[in-house]
Amino acid sequence: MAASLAGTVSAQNFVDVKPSPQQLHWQDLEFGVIVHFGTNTFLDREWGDGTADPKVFNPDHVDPDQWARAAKSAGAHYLVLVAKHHDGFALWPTEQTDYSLKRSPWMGGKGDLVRMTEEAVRKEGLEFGIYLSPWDRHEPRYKDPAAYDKYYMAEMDELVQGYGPLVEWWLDGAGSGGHVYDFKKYMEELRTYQSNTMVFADVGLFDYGDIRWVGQEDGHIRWENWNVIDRHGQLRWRPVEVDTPLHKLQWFWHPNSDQTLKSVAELLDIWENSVGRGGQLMLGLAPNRHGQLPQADVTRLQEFGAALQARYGLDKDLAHQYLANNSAVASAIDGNPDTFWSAPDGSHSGMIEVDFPQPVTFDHALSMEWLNEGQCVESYAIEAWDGAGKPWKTLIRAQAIGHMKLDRFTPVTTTRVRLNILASTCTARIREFQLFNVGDQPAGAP
Ligand code: FUL
Repeated sequence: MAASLAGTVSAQNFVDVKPSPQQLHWQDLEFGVIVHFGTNTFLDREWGDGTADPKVFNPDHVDPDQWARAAKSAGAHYLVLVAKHHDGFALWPTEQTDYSLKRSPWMGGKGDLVRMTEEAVRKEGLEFGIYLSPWDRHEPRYKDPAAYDKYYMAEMDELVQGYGPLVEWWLDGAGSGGHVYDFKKYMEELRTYQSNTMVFADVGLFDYGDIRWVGQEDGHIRWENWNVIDRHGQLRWRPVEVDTPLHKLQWFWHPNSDQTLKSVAELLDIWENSVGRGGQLMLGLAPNRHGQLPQADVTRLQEFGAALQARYGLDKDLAHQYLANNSAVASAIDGNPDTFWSAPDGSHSGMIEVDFPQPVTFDHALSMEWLNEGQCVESYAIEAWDGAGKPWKTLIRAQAIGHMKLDRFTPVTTTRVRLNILASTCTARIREFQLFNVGDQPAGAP
């Protein structure tokens, strides 16, 4: 009973709040992309004011297959399409307004970019999500909150009923200052048709989200990352999403885009500080005026994916490489996040030790917690054996592990390593404990 009322009872305890199966699924995806494409692309704008003539939307080579392939090459597992940005221009032939690509020359006004993208994304084995901006600078009904609520919900109805299962619904809070939306109703409607969709909502829309915003767009989680947080006296499992564009400060394509492209080193730094801190990375991609990602972007995404594999691929995990199933803690080092090692039931600490047949050198550790029963670990250390009779050397000491925690420390050479769980509020369960010898940080990393 108490659990089913999570969010409404007053005597809640952080430890009792657990993720939904949908949240667990979403957290396992770890990395998605969000695609911005519309009239802004053709007008060199980031925020359209809603007055752009639909005729400016005239790409000659729209290629969502290319977007999806490029996203996949970087390691992304899903793609969110901005179906309507703040300018109000709809990328599908909605019945609710004529401010859409129906009035553009693209495909003689007969195109449906949401459909094309959905199909391309699913063909690549990725999941699909939608961003539908609440703030609408074109729609005249925006001035009348009740009328606009109806309008937004009617647009949403078309999208949630017409394009297959949606993994994420992006509710952007930007620009809406002061406008009152009936988000409660929006969510009831959404859940009626898409009960598994995770709703992203920034701080202003907090009550309604399944996922929270990290608070800025530079790609970093700065502090210990706890999944359960309190706002308005409610405790809920709200994992964090870290949105940041592939181009510095630009969600839409702009001329000379090569100059703003983030380097592989910057992207690695972003991944390490988002996914590597138990958050979700949402990387912004921007097709150009042809409707394609620039070749430099495609190459950069491939390089990024390859660099991630070169650093943290399973074949680079020393624990897995040397020990695999041959250990008392096999389920934490088998490279399979579906299996987990468990501390004794009811305990509040625990220890995973891996012993190598010969000395290994490493400078990163990656730990993953089994979150189904909640985020239990609240303090841990990674320690290396320093020779008989000497105390174990502490490589790092921190608090949260959560979905993933990547720790970097001065390289160490040893035959014995341990993840020492110093305190856990519930029984600690570890899906993976991996060790890597990454070497220098890539040149150019901030
Ligand atoms: C922000 C928007 O204002 C940006 O234009 C972009 O869509 C980003 C993903 O979210 O809040």
